[in-house]
Amino acid sequence: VSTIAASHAGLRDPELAQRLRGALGTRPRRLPVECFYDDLGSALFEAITYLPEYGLTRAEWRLLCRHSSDIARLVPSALEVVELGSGSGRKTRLLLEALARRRPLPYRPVDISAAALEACRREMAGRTGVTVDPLPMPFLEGLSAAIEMRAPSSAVLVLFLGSNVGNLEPPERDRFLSAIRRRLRRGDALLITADLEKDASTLEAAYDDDAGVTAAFNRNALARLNRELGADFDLAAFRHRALYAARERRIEMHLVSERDQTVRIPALGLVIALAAGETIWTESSYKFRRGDLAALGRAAGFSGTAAWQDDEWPFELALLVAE
Ligand code: AVJ
Repeated sequence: VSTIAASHAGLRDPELAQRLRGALGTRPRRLPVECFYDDLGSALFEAITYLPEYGLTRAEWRLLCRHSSDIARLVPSALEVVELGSGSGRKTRLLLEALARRRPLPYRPVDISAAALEACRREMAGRTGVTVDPLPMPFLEGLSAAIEMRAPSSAVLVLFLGSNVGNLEPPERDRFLSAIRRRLRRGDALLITADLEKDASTLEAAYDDDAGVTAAFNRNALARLNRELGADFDLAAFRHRALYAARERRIEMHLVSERDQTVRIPALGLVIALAAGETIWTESSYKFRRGDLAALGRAAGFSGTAAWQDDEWPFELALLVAE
């Protein structure tokens, strides 16, 4: 997994620190999504994908299994793949194998987690025809770097999987898809997935599992502020909460302060007072309807070529082609 614009400086990256100050310093208090994904956070997310309640990853896996040969047929055979947010690469392997059946395939995973890129490289080791070239960078920088390396006669297929598009607020999401499109040529493609809406209790269980892994993933964001910015959050005084806002069609994840408390974050020059019951809103995960991905793609300059859904856990995979 991971994100749009952090760097190896971690939370001390000046641009991120500035956004953090704004997000935490005013109400409603929020955290930028980047805060989740240090190496530990990436490992905790990887654990989430094994939870019985978290159906997204298995749905995506089924869709990629079922349709990788359809996808291979729909994209040019001279191809380079750039993946934004490689994670462990487990699910991508399958698709890459289908694509590399025709010719050698350069694969450039982009991720700010060095650990995730290393896992990804190991996963691909020895795959015939796939050459892995990891880019430890934020998504758009990595995509630009990959585009500079492209062979002139090859098309680029960008992968943006994991329903990661759902973590972006709608205006940011539209800008991000347009930013991808601007870096591509006509005929390049974007393979993207999104979780579809389903009943609130199923969704809330997916983000508040019995084993408490998602709660640990959520708390790690604050633990990072303690580790990296010298903050003094008392993690035991925050409760994990996930709720589905049906009107906005998003899961909201919060950390609820269980008592009045004052927290110091020296590296941000910030002292914040949290009232009992006040929350830090750590994540939104938007849910979509069938066909939404093609519509989002069209608005960003792609045409929707094909879309597939999983029926067991409503989820959508779409192939968009740059116009
Ligand atoms: C990063 C989009 C895959 O929103 O479902 C999982 C992150 N947060 N559990 C999602 C997440 C809590 C996840 N994605």
